[in-house]
Amino acid sequence: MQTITRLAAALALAAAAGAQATEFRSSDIHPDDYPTVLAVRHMSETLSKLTNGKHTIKVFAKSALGQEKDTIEQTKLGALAMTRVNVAPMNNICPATMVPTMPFLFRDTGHMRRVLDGPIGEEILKSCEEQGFVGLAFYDSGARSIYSVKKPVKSLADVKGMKIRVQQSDLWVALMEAMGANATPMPFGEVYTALKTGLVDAAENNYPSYESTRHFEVAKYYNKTEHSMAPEILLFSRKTWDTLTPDDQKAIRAAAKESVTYMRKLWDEREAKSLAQVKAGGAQIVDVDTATFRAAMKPVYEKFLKDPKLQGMVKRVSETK
Ligand code: BDP
Repeated sequence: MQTITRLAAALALAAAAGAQATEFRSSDIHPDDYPTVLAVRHMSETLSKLTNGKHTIKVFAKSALGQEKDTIEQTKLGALAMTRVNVAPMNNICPATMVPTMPFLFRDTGHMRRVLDGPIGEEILKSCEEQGFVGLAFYDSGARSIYSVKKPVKSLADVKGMKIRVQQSDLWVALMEAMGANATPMPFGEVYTALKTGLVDAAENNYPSYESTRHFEVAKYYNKTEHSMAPEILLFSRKTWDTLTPDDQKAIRAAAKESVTYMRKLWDEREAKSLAQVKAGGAQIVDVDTATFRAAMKPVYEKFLKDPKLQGMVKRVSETK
C-alpha cells in the first residue's frame, strides 16, 4: 500500500500536467457481484487515485460486450481496452498460458498464488505481448470440477463416453478426451441450455461459477475432480497501451496488481458462500478418487508441452515451495 501511496503522489503530479481523461472499457462475462467484476471496479478506483482522476475503467459485466473469444478479439484490435477472461481461450493464442491450465499442476491455492505472483507468472503475462495483449495480472479461479446431470462421477471409469462441455481451447478438448470423455467446446453463455436439453451430460467449473449460472439446478452432482486451477487473466490492448504515456502505463500496472489482493479476499468469501448456496439448492458434493484422473493426464503433458521452454516452466512450478 505504501508503494501505491508514493506512486500516487508522483503520478498525480504528472497526470495534472498530462493529456486527455480516458474511461477505458473492460469486459467480463460474469454478473455484477462476481469477484472478477468487483476487482476490476476496484482497480478503476485505484487507477483514478493514481492518475488524479484522469483515468478510470468502466466494466461491462454479464457478457454485455460478448463472450470471451469475441472480447479477446476486440481487445486485440483496440476496440476494447481491457478484458478479463479465463486463461483457457488464450491457450491457442499465447501458448505459455497453457502452463497454469495444466491438469493437477498446482498442489493447492497457496502454491498457485506463489507461482503466479512470482517470476513464472510474470513470464506468462509478458509472453502475450507479441500477440497484442499486455498481461496485467492473474486472478484466482479456484479448482475446477466436473458437474453432471444424471449420475455422479466417483472415478475415471464413470466419465467414459460422457459428453462434457469445455472451454474453447485445444488443450481443454485433449484434457477431457484423455479422461475418456467426449469434449464439447462452447461459450460459457450456452452451457445452461446445453445441460438442460441434454446436448451435454456435464460441464466443469469452480463453485462460484456453478452457483452464479445456476448450473447446479440442472446438474446436481458436483464431483470433486479438482482437475485444473486454470486462473483468470486480465488483458490490456497492446494497441491502446502503446498510445499511453509511461506514467499512465505504470499506474495501470500498479492498479491491476493492487486489485489482486482485493480479489483474493472476495474470492475466498465467495467460494464458501457459493458452496453453501449450491448445497442448500440440492447439489450433492461427491468425493472422487482423483488418483485415477491424475494417472490419465500424462498424454496431455506430452502433447502440449513439447516446447522445452514450457517444459522448463512446469518443472519450475513443481519446484516452487
Ligand atoms: C469461469 C471463468 C470464466 C470462463 C468460464 C467458462 O471465470 O472466465 O469463461 O469459467 O467455463 O470459471 O467458460
